[in-house]
Amino acid sequence: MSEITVNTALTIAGSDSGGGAGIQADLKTFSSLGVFCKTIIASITSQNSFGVQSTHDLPVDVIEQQFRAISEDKKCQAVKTGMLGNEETVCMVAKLIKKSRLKNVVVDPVVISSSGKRLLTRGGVEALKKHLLPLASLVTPNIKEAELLSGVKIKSESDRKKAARVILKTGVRAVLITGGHLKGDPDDLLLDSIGVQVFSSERLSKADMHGTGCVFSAAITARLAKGTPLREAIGDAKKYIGQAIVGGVASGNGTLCVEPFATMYRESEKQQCLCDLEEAMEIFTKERIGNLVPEVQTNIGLGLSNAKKHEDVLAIPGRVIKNGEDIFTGARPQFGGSRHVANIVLTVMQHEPDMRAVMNIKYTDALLRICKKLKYKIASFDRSKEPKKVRVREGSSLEWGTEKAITSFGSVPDIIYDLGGIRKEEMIRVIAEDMESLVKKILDIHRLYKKEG
Ligand code: PXL
Repeated sequence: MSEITVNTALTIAGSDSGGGAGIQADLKTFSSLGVFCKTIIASITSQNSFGVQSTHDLPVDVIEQQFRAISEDKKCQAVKTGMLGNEETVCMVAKLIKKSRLKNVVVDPVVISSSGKRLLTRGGVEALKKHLLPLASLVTPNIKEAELLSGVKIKSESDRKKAARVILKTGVRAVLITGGHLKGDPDDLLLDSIGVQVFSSERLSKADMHGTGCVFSAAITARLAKGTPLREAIGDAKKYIGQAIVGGVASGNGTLCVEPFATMYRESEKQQCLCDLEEAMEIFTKERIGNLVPEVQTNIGLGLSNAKKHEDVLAIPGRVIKNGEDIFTGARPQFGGSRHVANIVLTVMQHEPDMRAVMNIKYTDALLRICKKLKYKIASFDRSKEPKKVRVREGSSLEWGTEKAITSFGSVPDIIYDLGGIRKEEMIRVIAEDMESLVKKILDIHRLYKKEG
């Protein structure tokens, strides 16, 4: 039997029936970072995206039994605590961690849910300070939790440092007061025995997001389990939570959730897009569609779902070129491979996020007739109407033309053509929801063109 060793970490926290925070968020975060996640459920919450409705703390002996089962096995390399509920549970968890000498202990001092429900009793907060923090490598309060732990009202940066100093006196080795609830940029402040370090980032979402604190502290824990030093672990986790926020999802009708799998989903979608575009190129090469390629050559663009910038659009650097009926590419498709085609894809997607594939082919009256015969929805724009300020801004012409065609047509069509202009070749752009339907449209056009030509 082959054995694959794995880094393991434990989370002791509450279950979130809505799936966005607590144990569920920790499990996704550890897993997506390649760390095997063991779980001890301390409390069961009933909640959805509108808030926590009730909590049910588990008896401490049930927590002890889960802990015992886990500790009789291979030792975890890190442990995170989240929602613990009450004083008795905090004391039990502290006792168990102390006895088993677990290292890399990260405490997320969950006290109140973002919807305002109390998740740790007052006695629990005191027990956390007295018994759990002295065992911890790091505590990760947000501003409100830092106020509760320190008794310092935080109105300024110096208040935040003061609160961190008070919390450090509990015996915890490092304090990270997160800045997500601050007005400006969400900078996090770390204080340890070496001193202060600020971890900065820009604000990535204006909306409140459920699960942020859990996923951030879980990402730090996962890094520690892999042996990453604390400051580097925090820096990595900060990038990770940024991606989880950008990829946040509306899993319910209320508050959005961070998505710990966002990066994984994106990477696998990128791979799928690459396969789809390469397969399309193989088909076009075999079908010898060179007679559809204009003098300025052609390109194919495919946007990731949610594409917002050029780097989110796959295209072929240096274009697809023709030699008679044969077509060639000089490079493999690349994200950000063509600003030109990306401008069209991004403009289309602003109107219709599900229309993500575009290819330009040459314009002839015969080809336009074929598109009509195929019952494609056809729109156009007139380059002579292009405002001067658009013309002088490099690369903005196609954005303008695409926008113009879509708005005058009233929706995203299958075809956008223009009759060219000074030193601008006339062109047809074929638009589709994905690569498969783009290939079908192009091949249908090509078959009729060959027959009629
Ligand atoms: O986000 C803090 C948190 C942690 N754990 C559980 C929660 C919440 C917030 O609602 O429900 C189980």
